[in-house]
Amino acid sequence: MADTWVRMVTAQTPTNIAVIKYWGKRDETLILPVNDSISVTLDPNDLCTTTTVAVSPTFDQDRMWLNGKEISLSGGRFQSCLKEIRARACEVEDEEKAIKIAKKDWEKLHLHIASYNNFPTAAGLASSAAGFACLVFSLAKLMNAKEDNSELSAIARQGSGSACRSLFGGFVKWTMGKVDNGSDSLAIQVADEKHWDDLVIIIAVVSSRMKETSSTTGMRDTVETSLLLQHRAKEVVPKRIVEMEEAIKNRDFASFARLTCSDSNQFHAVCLDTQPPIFYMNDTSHKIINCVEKWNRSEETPQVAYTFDAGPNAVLIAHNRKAAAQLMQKLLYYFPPNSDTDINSYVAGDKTILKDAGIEEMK
Ligand code: 2P0
Repeated sequence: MADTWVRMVTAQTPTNIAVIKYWGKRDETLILPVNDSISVTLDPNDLCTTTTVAVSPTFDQDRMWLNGKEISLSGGRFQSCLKEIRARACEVEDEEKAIKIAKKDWEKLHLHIASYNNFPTAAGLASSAAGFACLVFSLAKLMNAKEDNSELSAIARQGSGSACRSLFGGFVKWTMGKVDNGSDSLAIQVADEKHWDDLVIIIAVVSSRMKETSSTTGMRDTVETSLLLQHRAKEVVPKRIVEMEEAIKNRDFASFARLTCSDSNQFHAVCLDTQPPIFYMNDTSHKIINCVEKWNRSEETPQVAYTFDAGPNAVLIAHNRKAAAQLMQKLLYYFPPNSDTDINSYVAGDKTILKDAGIEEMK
C-alpha cells in the first residue's frame, strides 16, 4: 500500500503576445535571444494551457499527453526542462497522504504529464509559450522547487523562448542577459495585470492553416541572412524597450500603440529581409492594418494597436471597451463573414464585446 501513492499538481497558464518582438537567437541550444522583448499576458480565460503533472512509484517511464494524445518526450527541449527542474527538486512530505519523497528519490521517480489547450490547436493560435511555462511551473510545484518565477522563467525559456514571459501576468520583459550560460536571460514583471486593465484584446483569426515556416527555422534563417536584424537588435529595440516600459508605466496608449504597431511591422520587415523571404501576413492581415491605421489617423489619438506574430492572425489591443466595440463594428463591416477576405472567428478577453457585436466566440 505504501508504494502506490500518486502526487499530482495542476496549473493553468495563459499565453502571451509580444508588443516588442523576440526574433533571433544568439544561442540555439540554450535559447538566448538577440534582443530584449516585452509582452502582455492574456487573461487566463482566453488562450491558456492547463497541465496536470503526476508522480508515482508505480510509473515506469516519463510520459506526456497533449490534448488527450500521447506525444514523445524525447525532444531536447523537453529533456532540458525536465533535467533543470529535477536538479532543483526538494524533499516533499505530505502527512495526510502518507507520502514522503526524499530529494534523491526524484532522480528515480517517473512523471506523467497531461496538458490541454482551451483553444483549437488547428486555429493557428497554438503556442508553445503557455505550454512550456505551465509545464515548468507545475513541475516546480510538484517537486517543491524553491525557485521564484523569474528563476523558473529561465528554465521555461529552454523549452521555448516566448514561454519565459508567461510565468507572469500583466506586462512582462524578457531581458536577453549577458552571460553565456543563460542564467540572466529571464523574465521580470514590468506591471501587474491590474495596472492597465481597461485595455481589451481581440484576436481576429484570419487563417487556421498551420504556418509554413516555423518560428525556430525562420529565426535561424533571419539570423544567418538579414542585415536589417543586426540594425534592429542593436539600434532599434534597446531604445524601444525603454520607451515601451515608460508607456506602460504611464498608461500612455498613444505611445504604446505607436511602438507596438511599429515593432510588429519591423519584425515582418525583418522576415522579408530574410533569405529566402518569409511571409507570415497575408492580404487580409494587410487590410486589417490599413483599416486600423486609417481609423487611428482620423481620431485625435490612436484607438487600437495591432500586432502580428509568425502567422496572419491579428492581435488587436483596444484602448478601452468603447474602442473595442467600435473596432468590432468596423471589422464586421470591412470583413463581412463568408467574404473572400474572411476573418474566420474572434477570440476576446471581454466576452460581452463579441456578444454585443452579435458574433459568436470560436468554440
Ligand atoms: C514573440 N515570436 O516575441 C515572437 C514574435 C513570434 C513572433 O516568440 O524557437 O515559439 O521556441 O524560442 O518562442 C515565437 O517563437 O520560438 C515567438 P522558439 P518561439 O512572441
